Amino acid sequence: MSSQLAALNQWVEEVARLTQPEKIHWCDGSDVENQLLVDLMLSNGDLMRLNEETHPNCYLHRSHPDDVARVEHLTFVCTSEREDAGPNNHWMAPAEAHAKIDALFEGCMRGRTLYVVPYCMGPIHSPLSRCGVEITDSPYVVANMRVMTRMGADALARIEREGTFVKGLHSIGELDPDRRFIMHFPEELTIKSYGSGYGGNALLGKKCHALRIASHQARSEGWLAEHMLIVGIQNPEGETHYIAAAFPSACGKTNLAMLIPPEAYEQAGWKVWTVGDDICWMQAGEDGRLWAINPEAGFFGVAPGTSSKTNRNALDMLDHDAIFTNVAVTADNQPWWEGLMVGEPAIDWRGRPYDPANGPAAHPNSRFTVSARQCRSYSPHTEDPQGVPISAIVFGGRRASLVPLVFEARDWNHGVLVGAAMGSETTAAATGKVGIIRRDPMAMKPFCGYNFGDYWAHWLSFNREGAKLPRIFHVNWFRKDGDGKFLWPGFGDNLRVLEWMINRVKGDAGAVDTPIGLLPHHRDLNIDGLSIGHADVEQLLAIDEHAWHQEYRDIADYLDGFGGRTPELLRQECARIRGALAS
Ligand code: OXD
Ligand code: MN
Repeated sequence: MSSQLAALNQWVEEVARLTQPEKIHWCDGSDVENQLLVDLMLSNGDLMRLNEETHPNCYLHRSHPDDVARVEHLTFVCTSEREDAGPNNHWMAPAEAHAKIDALFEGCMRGRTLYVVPYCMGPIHSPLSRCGVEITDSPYVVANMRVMTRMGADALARIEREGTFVKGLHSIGELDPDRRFIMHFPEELTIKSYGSGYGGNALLGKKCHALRIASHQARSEGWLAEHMLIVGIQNPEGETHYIAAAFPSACGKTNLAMLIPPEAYEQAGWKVWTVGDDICWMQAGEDGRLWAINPEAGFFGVAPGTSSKTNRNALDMLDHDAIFTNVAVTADNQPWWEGLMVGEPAIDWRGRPYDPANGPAAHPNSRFTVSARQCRSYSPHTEDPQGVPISAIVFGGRRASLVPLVFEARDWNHGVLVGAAMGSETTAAATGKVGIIRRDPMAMKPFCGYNFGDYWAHWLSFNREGAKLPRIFHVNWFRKDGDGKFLWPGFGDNLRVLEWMINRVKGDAGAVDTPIGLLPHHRDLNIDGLSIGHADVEQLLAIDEHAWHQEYRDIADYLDGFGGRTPELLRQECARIRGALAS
């Protein structure tokens, strides 16, 4: 046995001594293995089979009602120095954190099977990919990891070849919210998660590895691990521009990644290619451009609001081989959620006969898990080992007022400030109050594995000799008029905004210079065929300098919260804009 696999074996043995499982199973990722797990879960009630005629190989999982979202207040970054985790993270000293969580793990797998899940984040032969091993006692986690990552024998072979891998230890424990922690030890490339079976807390390849641990690792190795979708936009001339976009959880990343062009665009020859919907790892290539891979292999998307109108590509990939979590079902056992627009719920997400008095039929954070290969718009270049070249980076949030539909940053440093200053209304993807505006820099507030001040400095460091950096934009699809109605139709029509961006990248479109950035001329946004008029466009692009002045005062205070770690360049950029707004 190679020394690397010996190290892995030793860790598995140590964990087994601590957790006392009845059996140990090394996952190979095969179909046979998956079928055995599915059969097991069907027999123990972890899964229910959905309508086999309309949804072959689709299953429903109902989680514990207290375990339906990420738990940011129980999520810790445990660096040896508190300052390295920063005010953006909950921190615990590593020794204390290990002691606390190991006490919970003690004997927790008695009577259960311990699954060893080797996985690769990213195409198996890409130099940008990274491997990990998750140990878990949840067959539901194994089944999801198989869809969301390259899991099994190939990953194990890469680990054996390469040496390093991220260690993730997970147990559902008792699913008791009072005995729940998600701990990260970036300096040890280790994750420990106890007491939750929910996606972001339990599928350790996703948020824990591909964002929190990877962002920390990326800083020391000179790359970026970001909470971004990646989409390829092919114009009628046949050129494809890849765009990476960071929006907070449940703000439309999946919809933008799978966008269906408006009819006139489709007829003109526009095409959209999905590379990823949640996570993007980027690195400067030899040509100076940033090249990106999607470390995931599947989608763990929010179900409510997904319909043939909002995201036909998503709906079409969900009628076979998918796992649904916390959705409702119809009388004939098809999955159902609010916004689906067809069918009616009979049983709600908790398994009760549907009664509107109990709230929504599907949990607002109910999810689907499905292989990316089932998506019609899936880009074949997703598998390219070198990744895809990024032409534009887009930041965005959910803001009912103030923030215009789109603007462009003046340059990279300004763009980093625009990302750092992102604010958005909170959603159901995490526990806590929904609809409160909070700062969510680069949509990484819940996911950055180190001090935001250092993170912004790392972003700024990409602006160096020879770099051919993407342009940076900011969008807000969610601006409302005085009556609370959305001003912009969104969804497929967002392509109209992306078209302006691509024209900017190519040098084919002008812009209006304002203190907050460069905005399109009204005539540069194609609104042909939309039911909105020029007055709406005017509102969508309006800038209230007085309100922006206040916003920038808040932004400056926010940056100050990171003290000496906030890069001076960012403060200067902020002061420059405040000055321009004041005059
Ligand atoms: C997710 C999230 O699950 O951001 O992607 O919460
Ligand atoms: Mn996400």
